[in-house]
Amino acid sequence: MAIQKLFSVLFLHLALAFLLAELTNAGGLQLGFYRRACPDAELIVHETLHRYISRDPTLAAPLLRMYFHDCFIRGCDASVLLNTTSSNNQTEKLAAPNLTLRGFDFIDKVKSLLEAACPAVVSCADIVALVARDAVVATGGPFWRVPTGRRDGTISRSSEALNNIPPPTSNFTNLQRLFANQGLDLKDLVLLSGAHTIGVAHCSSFSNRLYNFTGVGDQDPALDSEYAANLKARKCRSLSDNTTIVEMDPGSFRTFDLSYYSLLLKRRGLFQSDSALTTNSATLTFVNQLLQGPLQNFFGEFANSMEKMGRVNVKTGTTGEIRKHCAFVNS
Ligand code: HEM
Ligand SMILES: *[C@@H]1O[C@H](CO)[C@@H](O)[C@H](O)[C@H]1NC(C)=O
Ligand SMILES: *[C@@H]1O[C@H](CO)[C@@H](O)[C@H](O)[C@H]1NC(C)=O
Ligand SMILES: *[C@@H]1O[C@H](CO)[C@@H](O)[C@H](O)[C@H]1NC(C)=O
Ligand SMILES: *[C@@H]1O[C@H](CO)[C@@H](O)[C@H](O)[C@H]1NC(C)=O
Ligand SMILES: *[C@@H]1O[C@H](CO)[C@@H](O)[C@H](O)[C@H]1NC(C)=O
Ligand SMILES: CC(=O)N[C@H]1CO[C@H](CO)[C@@H](O)[C@@H]1O
Repeated sequence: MAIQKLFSVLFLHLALAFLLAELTNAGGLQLGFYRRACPDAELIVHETLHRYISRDPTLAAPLLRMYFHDCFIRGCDASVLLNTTSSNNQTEKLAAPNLTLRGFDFIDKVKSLLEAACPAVVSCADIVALVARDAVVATGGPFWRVPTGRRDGTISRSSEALNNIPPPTSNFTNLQRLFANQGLDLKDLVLLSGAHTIGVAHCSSFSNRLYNFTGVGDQDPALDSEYAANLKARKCRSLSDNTTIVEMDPGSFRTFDLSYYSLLLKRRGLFQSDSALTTNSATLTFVNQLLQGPLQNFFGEFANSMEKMGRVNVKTGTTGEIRKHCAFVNS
């Protein structure tokens, strides 16, 4: 009898353990993957980010964007961080969308601190994912627990960046297709585009809308004309300006909030890809729902989509490697 009871208790424990493992397992990833091998890993990422961001608050946005670019090419495997070398002569960084990515030095710094604390344990891909979450928190956005256990890839090709990262001139069809290629749906598209609530863009990313939209010296009719006039007068004074930067969510470009979606409805989304979200009835409805709901609702949904993007094609277990230096594959 006693033995039987012991067994059933044991069984219950086992069942619970399995259930827990199942709940925390996100496509081969786990919450707290480094708990034993590098208990301070997440703390080190967090503290380093805060140290850097207090000196340069504008760093949060490119670090969030880096995660997007990483996950959209070969899955979240830190391929975006690889430098061009003699054996890898055209990496993603060399592709046009790279031009404006920033924060590689920061990632290298975090990696060197992690290598000092626990050599060859924490992947660059997980650093990118944790940094993106902490960048969102640092700008007033939601916190969520990031499943970890990603491993680093060894391949990075500039041509793949061009084929997978949507250009700012994307229409709705293109956006839907490129997100679907990653297993992301229209809700994810709307939510993740909400990242444009922070950060800046170069005039060259959207000035076609201001100057020569259809090749006859015209403006994009989908862009609010008052806003366009303002941008031309004060910011992007010519079609060839590729150095001036513009806040994507003017007034609160360092704060993670809902105002990006309000701008979309005012026809003040900066890119054609932003404005495209209002050209489809499903995404437009969702934009309105987000604006009508509480901020916490957007926060929760954004966090879910970020986690979902973070699982795209991840390498886990024994595939890939743990890079020693994030800019180079191990030799
Ligand atoms: C939906 C398709 C998307 C397109 C077409 C797009 C395009 C762009 C472009 C062209 C820029 C400006 C680059 C520059 O001129 O300096 C930019 C900036 C940015 N993007 Fe996106 N993006 C998209 C989705 C995302 C996603 C999913 C995220 C993250 C979850 C993201 C995060 C950011 C951030 C934070 C910035 C500001 C970067 C900075 O301040 O340096 N974007 N995006
Ligand atoms: C990687 O390349 C970038 C330029 O593309 C350079 O600024 C950086 O210093 C390089 N990183 C390393 C570790 O060599
Ligand atoms: C890169 O290397 C390949 C072969 O390894 C070569 O065909 C190609 O021309 C090289 N590209 C550049 C830009 O050096
Ligand atoms: C969207 O853009 C693609 C490629 O630029 C183009 O082939 C397609 O016709 C466009 N679709 C719509 C509905 O405008
Ligand atoms: C506008 O586009 C047309 C067609 O591509 C081109 O011929 C013209 O030179 C452009 N105008 C300017 C100011 O760049
Ligand atoms: C920016 O424009 C200048 C002059 O128009 C050009 O020489 C330069 O290559 C451009 N830079 C980039 C990154 O496109
Ligand atoms: C940081 C980086 O590697 N930038 C490269 C982006 O791509 C252009 C060419 O398209 C290179 O000239 C830059 O060095």
